Amino acid sequence: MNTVTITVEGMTCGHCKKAVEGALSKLDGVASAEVDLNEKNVTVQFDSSKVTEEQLKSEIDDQGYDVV
Ligand SMILES: [Cu+2]
Repeated sequence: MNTVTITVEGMTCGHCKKAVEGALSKLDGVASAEVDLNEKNVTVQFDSSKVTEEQLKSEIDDQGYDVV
């Protein structure tokens, strides 16, 4: 299992937190996704044999947030 913390611009409230966490959690291979609104990041635990960090980032992008 891999863990990555991705900095994301544009997450401002509980709705944003749920949108990003929900979208990432739906991906096959993602064990957990936890947004920290104060730190402007999301920490993801994932299985790198099933999903790549690039796929995580593009999923965040698809939700309308900017990966830094
Ligand atoms: Cu929001």
